[in-house]
Amino acid sequence: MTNKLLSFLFGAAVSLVAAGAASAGTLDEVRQRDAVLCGVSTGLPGFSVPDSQNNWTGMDVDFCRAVAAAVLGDASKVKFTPLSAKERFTALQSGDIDILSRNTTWTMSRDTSSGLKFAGIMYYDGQGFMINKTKLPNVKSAMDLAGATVCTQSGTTTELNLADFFSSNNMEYKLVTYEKNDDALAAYQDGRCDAYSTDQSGLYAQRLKFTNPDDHIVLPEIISKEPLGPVVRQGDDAWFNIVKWTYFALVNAEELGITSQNVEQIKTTSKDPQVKRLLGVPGEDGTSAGFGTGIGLEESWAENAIKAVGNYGEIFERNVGANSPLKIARGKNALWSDGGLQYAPPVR
Ligand SMILES: N[C@@H](CCC(=O)N[C@@H](CS)C(=O)NCC(=O)O)C(=O)O
Repeated sequence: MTNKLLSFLFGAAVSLVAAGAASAGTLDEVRQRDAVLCGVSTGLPGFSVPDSQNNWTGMDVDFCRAVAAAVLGDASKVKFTPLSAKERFTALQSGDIDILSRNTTWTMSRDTSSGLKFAGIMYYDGQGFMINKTKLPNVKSAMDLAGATVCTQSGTTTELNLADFFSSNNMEYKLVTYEKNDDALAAYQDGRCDAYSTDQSGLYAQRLKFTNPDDHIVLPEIISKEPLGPVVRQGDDAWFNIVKWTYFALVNAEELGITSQNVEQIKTTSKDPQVKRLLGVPGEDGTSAGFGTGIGLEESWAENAIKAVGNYGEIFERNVGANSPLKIARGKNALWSDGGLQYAPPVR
């Protein structure tokens, strides 16, 4: 055998092994491992935060639990990996996690040239500024920040938007970035920067960590669009569909009035065809609705997710809503039918 032929055969074998590994797919890996690997923040109240026993709570956490319930029938089968802004995309690209559910903004480059894909918008947000009103009593607007030192975390859309905002308003500023969020917050609290900037939800969340939260005000301007949502790798449509439709199931459940409390009862009593399709109720003739099997799951996929974490509205209220410490109004995150932007295509 010639050397050329040998190296060709070796190359072909390597590609076959690589193709085999890729075709196993995330769903199979999740099933074999019996756990979903979910990348979250290192600690952002309302979105993903661990307690002293390492129990994670938050909207982003609940979303991964919903996927685990839909896929494995058990919302507790999730392993959370805390990731800084800089680490998050490499962790997903390298296969260390199955889903990134970490207040991550859907942008074109992240969704295309980074080998990643966004599965939905869990939270419509926008970037804002926070200042300490006891230190800067005259700052009432972002337009008063000319010449200010602004702190934020590196590897975020935040730092890019700051450059756009200050240059388009012909204002000077000094940017100070930190890889660790806690370092950025400490710099702001120590007065090493005049303002701290991030997604507005993040500002409300971080403020809860301060000794005197009321000293810190969120300025009125929103300087960007920050659609935050779960991300998966490109090239695995089956897994992408599961993550995307889990999100849609939670939104549709709210629209149809299905909650964690009533899902079991509604499943047996509802005559509404939309409810029956979402919950996989068999037809009169015993035929299955087939939407769960259509994405490679049990017919009870959506029921399991809703039972575990509630519908979209329940997730929002419990973690960031009016009765949570963050007290965020539904605003743009209300259902489309209530004037908001949360909208899911039908199960049909
Ligand atoms: N949504 C923006 C910002 C996301 C971000 O990382 N924000 C910081 C500040 S709120 C954060 O969540 N830090 C938490 C951490 O690093 O664990 C993005 O996707 O780039």
